[in-house]
Amino acid sequence: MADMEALKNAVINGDHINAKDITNKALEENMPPEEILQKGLIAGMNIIGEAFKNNEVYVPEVLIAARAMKMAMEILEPKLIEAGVEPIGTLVIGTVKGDLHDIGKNLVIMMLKGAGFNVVDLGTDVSPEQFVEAAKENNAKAAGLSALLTTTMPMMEKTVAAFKTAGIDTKIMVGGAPVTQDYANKIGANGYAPDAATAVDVARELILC
Ligand code: B1M
Repeated sequence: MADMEALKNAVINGDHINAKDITNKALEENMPPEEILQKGLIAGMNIIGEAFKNNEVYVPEVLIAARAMKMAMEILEPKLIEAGVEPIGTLVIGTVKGDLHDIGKNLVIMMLKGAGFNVVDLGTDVSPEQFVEAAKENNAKAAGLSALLTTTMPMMEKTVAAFKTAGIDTKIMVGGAPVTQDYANKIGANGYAPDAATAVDVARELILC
């Protein structure tokens, strides 16, 4: 019988070959896709997320774990859709206008996807208008804004203001090396996360509460 503990460990170790094999085996044995997702893939990414938060693993380990998860998800996703498993909610996420740094944002996206969110990646250099438009188009419950430059942080405030002007109830999470909780409070963002694993907790709070 397909072993969910082994699948979890395959994700933790970034072993994409085993992750795909165990996922295929579990599906052949008619294990419900949601069980494979929750007990194997998400369980593994949760452990990596916590370890990353505690500085027990670093960016490369997170990237290879995310790759293993992504490859297993390619097999699982059509089955999840067939089974009608809904994502937790949709977020649009991007790096703010003027800023081209995307390594941190991409890690946040991987962790959010790993936790079961539907994530629309808007890329880098995203204007306030593009954020608002994408949130409307995708009926997003939350928007994630990343900035790595002190000179582009004010664009976060402009983006929060653009959402207010548009009058849509999208919760806004901000993050990036120079961003702080105080800054998030000051500009009226709904949440702040210092790292990718915390971003998952904050997104859950914003979307589910
Ligand atoms: Co740039 N850069 N860079 N850079 N760069 C920094 C940020 C800098 C601190 C370097 C330095 O001077 N020491 C400095 C900023 C100084 C400041 O603003 N005070 C800087 C500068 C000045 C610049 C340029 C202006 C340089 C120039 O051209 N003169 C230029 C700007 C270009 C632009 O954006 N318009 C520039 C360019 C670049 C590269 C293109 C060469 C490259 C980016 C490549 C890429 O991203 N595709 C680059 C890089 C790599 C860096 C450093 C070295 C590394 C950034 C990184 O990827 N960190 C950086 C110095 C440093 O940090 N040591 C630097 C790893 C990443 C995992 O961490 O992004 O913090 P981070 O993400 C974390 C958290 O912050 C959080 O979670 C992530 C994972 O835990 N997080 C979120 C991030 N986004 C989040 C969103 C959330 C929640 C959490 O919710 C939505």
